[in-house]
Amino acid sequence: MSSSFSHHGLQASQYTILFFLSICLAFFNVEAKVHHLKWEIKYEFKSPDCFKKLAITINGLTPGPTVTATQGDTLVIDVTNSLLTENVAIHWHGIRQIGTPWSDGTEGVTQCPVQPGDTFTYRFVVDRAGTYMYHAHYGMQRSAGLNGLIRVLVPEGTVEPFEYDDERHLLLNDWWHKSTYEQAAGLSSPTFEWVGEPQSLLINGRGKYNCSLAAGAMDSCNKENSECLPESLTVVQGKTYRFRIASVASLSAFNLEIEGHIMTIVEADGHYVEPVVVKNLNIYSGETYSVIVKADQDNSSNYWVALNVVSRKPNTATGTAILNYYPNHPLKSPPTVAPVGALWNDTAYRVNQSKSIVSHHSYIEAPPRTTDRTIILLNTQNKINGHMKWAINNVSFTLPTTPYLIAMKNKLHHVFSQKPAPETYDYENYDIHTVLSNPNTSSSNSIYKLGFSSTVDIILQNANTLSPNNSETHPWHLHGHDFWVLGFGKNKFDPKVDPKNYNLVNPIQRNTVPLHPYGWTALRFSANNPGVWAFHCHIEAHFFMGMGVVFEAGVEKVGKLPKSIRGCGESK
Ligand SMILES: *[C@@H]1O[C@H](CO)[C@@H](O)[C@H](O)[C@H]1NC(C)=O
Ligand SMILES: *[C@@H]1O[C@H](CO)[C@@H](O)[C@H](O)[C@H]1NC(C)=O
Ligand SMILES: *[C@@H]1O[C@H](CO)[C@@H](O)[C@H](O)[C@H]1NC(C)=O
Ligand SMILES: *[C@@H]1O[C@H](CO)[C@@H](O)[C@H](O)[C@H]1NC(C)=O
Ligand SMILES: *[C@@H]1O[C@H](CO)[C@@H](O)[C@H](O)[C@H]1NC(C)=O
Ligand SMILES: *[C@@H]1O[C@H](CO)[C@@H](O)[C@H](O)[C@H]1NC(C)=O
Ligand SMILES: *[C@@H]1O[C@H](CO)[C@@H](O)[C@H](O)[C@H]1NC(C)=O
Ligand SMILES: [Cu+2]
Repeated sequence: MSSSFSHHGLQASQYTILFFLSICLAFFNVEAKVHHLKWEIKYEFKSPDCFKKLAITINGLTPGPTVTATQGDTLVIDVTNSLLTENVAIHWHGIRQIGTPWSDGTEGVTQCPVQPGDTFTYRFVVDRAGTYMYHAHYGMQRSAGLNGLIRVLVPEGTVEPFEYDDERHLLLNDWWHKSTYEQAAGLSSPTFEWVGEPQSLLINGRGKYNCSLAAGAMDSCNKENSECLPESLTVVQGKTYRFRIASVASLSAFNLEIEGHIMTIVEADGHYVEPVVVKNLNIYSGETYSVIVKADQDNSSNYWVALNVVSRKPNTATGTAILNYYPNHPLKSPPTVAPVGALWNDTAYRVNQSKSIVSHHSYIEAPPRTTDRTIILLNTQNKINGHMKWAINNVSFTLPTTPYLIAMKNKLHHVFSQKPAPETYDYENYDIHTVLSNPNTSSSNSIYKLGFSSTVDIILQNANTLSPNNSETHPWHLHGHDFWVLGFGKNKFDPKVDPKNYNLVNPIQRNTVPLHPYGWTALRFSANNPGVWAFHCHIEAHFFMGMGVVFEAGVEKVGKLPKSIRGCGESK
């Protein structure tokens, strides 16, 4: 730069001014930005799959707007609750909230719900580049449509370990025609009405329900509604695309396939992956991925993007979007039948793909070699007074009326159980392959208190449900931290043998991981983020039925709590 100046015969003083100006500009370029967003949350009639129902919208949209920021930026989001008769809370899924645990958006854990008419401000730093999501975290509200994608970009000039010409997004969801109230009431009733398989699968908020099946509700279903035109993603032959993918599903595990194209997995939950080439991607609720796709096929037609349910016996049509090769019409139907993806019950295939996701060799942050504490969490289906529940080590989780963060910071010891949550189960005698002879369990809001900055291993242990020969997939999500995924195993975890086979070399770090049927998943994390954090199954109905735990670490190090998180329980 200075050499080009010299040709223009500038005076020394002018150099000085230009020098300082360029320093200022350079500084300006890297200076973190503050993004102010104003969101109004309200119910509107929407027809994302051609069937009209009430959906929760953000500024009129479901899914909500994609949030884009650069690593280090601050997001300030004013959320106004215009739901009239319903509370709300929004969780920023994958953002660790270092120093701002009160902005995690977990109702009952980190804040009181935002009441109708109120405005709550979430303020936090997005400290790591990657693909994340946001969604409601109150009751079963997520399934009403309050969700969206968060893109955190690398600082300008930072090279990522892959190249692409442009980006496309795939926000994946499953969708029911019953309201979340009907779903929640069914789950809580003594006769137990399960939510059932979704009516449709949505890609970027668009799906297609077969209106002929909407008997009795035909006037609510209109296949010509423009809201349910398929999502179309345009590509140009020869170009390479980064697809940012997130699943906000309430229930389903998905298999995603782009007809005729292979995908290279390069990012998982904000961490770079040693590239894995796949024909299709298994993605569980709460997970995000980036995959690289080359538009290298014949450009005379369009191709299907196909979303299929796996791990549960599917009873939902394949969700489709169109991969549109320029210059074909964006909505021109591909001439083929959409791919059906992997066999829904091929557990070995999915476990293998889970195991293949490891850290990119240039970005390895090795885990501590040893742990300070091992907590084994047995996942079971149970009953309380005849009501169907899920339990962890025979405790079905309930939220206290005073959020933990407020209770612990203010030493309100009486507002939740002070009994430590159970560290393990009777693993020597427990048979994970049979139906419990006594399904009874009890509920509690007890928690795990972790030593600040200690290393904690979590073993998720799966088991049979209350149906013979059935074990389900549970995607577990940790708030406030990423964990290292040390291993996946079949059958019962053996604390003497299995740790010897942990991957301590290049495990991926992430915030959500599947627990596969009749298997175990081993995780390690450092409890180094002061606060109170939920760790739970990301299946909406399962968490609602008690499938979760809470960790506290270093709560005394948390700064002064904002008043705005109060207003419920004993925190008034
Ligand atoms: C829609 O459902 C009707 C009634 O079951 C069936 O006859 C028809 O084939 C279905 N259409 C599609 C596109 O699946
Ligand atoms: C379509 O493909 C043909 C054959 O590969 C190529 O010559 C042409 O440039 C492509 N058109 C576009 C718009 O990509
Ligand atoms: C998987 O499900 C199909 C039917 O959807 C069935 O035919 C097959 O036997 C099942 N395979 C296994 C291993 O259970
Ligand atoms: C398991 O995954 C690896 C990729 O890590 C792949 O090469 C291999 O073919 C897979 N095996 C099976 C049985 O799916
Ligand atoms: C389980 O709980 C029910 C009450 O909800 C009770 O009637 C039953 O006896 C209990 N079963 C066992 C084995 O304790
Ligand atoms: C779980 O707890 C219930 C009571 O809360 C008890 O009846 C049952 O035996 C326990 N089950 C196991 C497997 O320990
Ligand atoms: C469960 O599986 C076992 C063996 O794996 C088999 O003997 C039994 O018949 C199965 N039971 C049911 C209800 O399918
Ligand atoms: Cu679950």
